Amino acid sequence: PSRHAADPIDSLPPTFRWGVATSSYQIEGAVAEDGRTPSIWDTFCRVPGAVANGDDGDVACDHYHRMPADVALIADLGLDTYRFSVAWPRVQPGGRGPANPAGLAFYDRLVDELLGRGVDPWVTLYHWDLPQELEDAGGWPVRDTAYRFADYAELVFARLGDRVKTWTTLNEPWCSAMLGYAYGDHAPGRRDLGDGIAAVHHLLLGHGLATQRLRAAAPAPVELGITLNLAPADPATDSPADRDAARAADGLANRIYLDPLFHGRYPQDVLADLAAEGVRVPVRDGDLEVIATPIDVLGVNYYFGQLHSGVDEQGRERDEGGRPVRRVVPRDLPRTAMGWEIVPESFTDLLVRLHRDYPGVPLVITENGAAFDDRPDEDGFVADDDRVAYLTEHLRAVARARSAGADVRGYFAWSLLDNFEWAYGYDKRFGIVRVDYDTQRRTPKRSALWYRDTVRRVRDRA
Ligand code: GBH
Repeated sequence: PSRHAADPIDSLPPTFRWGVATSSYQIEGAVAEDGRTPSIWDTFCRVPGAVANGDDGDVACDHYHRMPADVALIADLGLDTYRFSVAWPRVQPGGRGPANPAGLAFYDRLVDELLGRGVDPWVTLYHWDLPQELEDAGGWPVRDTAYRFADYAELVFARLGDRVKTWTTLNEPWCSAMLGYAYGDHAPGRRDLGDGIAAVHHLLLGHGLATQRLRAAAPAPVELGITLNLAPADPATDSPADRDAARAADGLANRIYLDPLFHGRYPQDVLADLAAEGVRVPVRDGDLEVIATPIDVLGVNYYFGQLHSGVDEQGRERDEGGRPVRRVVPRDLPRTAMGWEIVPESFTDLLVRLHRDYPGVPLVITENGAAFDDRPDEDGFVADDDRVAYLTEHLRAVARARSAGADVRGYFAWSLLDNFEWAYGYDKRFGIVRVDYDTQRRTPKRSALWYRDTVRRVRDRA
């Protein structure tokens, strides 16, 4: 028999970091305990029609009360890193003033539990749960929120910085800014492009300020960074109109974050597109230097890429208002339960492109995963071969990008648990561990067992 080509996954090095990710509002529940105040998501969930089935995070996975058992799940899978987020309204109720010791104590216990089990904690400071009081004062479109975030970051660091070595400031500022303030699909549900773009800038400013504060406060070296959701945007055809549509999509999804972070400037073409919409970025002198404060790691969240076109179905390049047509062209590809196309090749392209255009910063995949229509058997076991295939193909995509030179240092599956999937509520399940929301019973799916075995195999090759 012929020799089989080795699985690219087996080329990942022994130092590669393997983990899972979650976020506070999606799993914790206990929204009114130990002094936590409402976040914009508690409020948004009560807006009729905002979230599927009227779901909310009041109980979620009840992780706040089940934390040690959830940490045991991670350790039993043999993973070395757990990426979780801290709920701002838990540790600094209302978003200003002194820390709430009872709120911080939860994360203190979590960190100790992880370290005791040999799992490294990776903290995300902000995964979308802005204290409602700060939204009432204007939210992210207001400059002051950036300074409030830096204060909050410092206060969490003062308590956990002796044990947590890796920190990401923000998770996916695109979602916070655009879904929250421009498109209204996420909390706080505002729909104004100008607010969205102001939020982009103040999120980035908050990131830069927090990075400076943490660096100054750190007694020993720490790893600091940010996580972006990067969305590969390819032209549907080689026509100038389609190429321009892909350029514009890439600009607003990716380069409007990457260029200020790594080159200290907003991309000119994006500023021009925004100006055509009557929108400008509220930059003040010195902001871009703060935003470009060097970081140690870029977190990359990847789910899918899309094809873009600049012509409508009738072949027109302008809409009624005279604006250029911007359209996503669906492909005949397999999709996840979210309707997202499965395109692992775009993951490789993205990582190689980051290496080319923004060299020198190590990359870690801080989220990758998929929702599928899970069918549990009587014991609650899910034979999720579709998720195993998705994860396998995407890990291969990462390994291929590494072979092409991209400096990818780790991979975290989204998510440890089925959880509150934002506007989709509990309908969409991303977990490698099933959660029965009636009993809160956790059952590792086939994908969890596959992940455990894969990590073990790659490590054992070393
Ligand atoms: C992540 O968001 C979140 O960090 C995580 O909390 C969430 O549970 C997980 O993914 C799964 O959704 O079609 O124009 O909206 C990812 C959100 C979804 C944002 C896809 C970009 C594509 C652009 N991303 N979206 S659009």
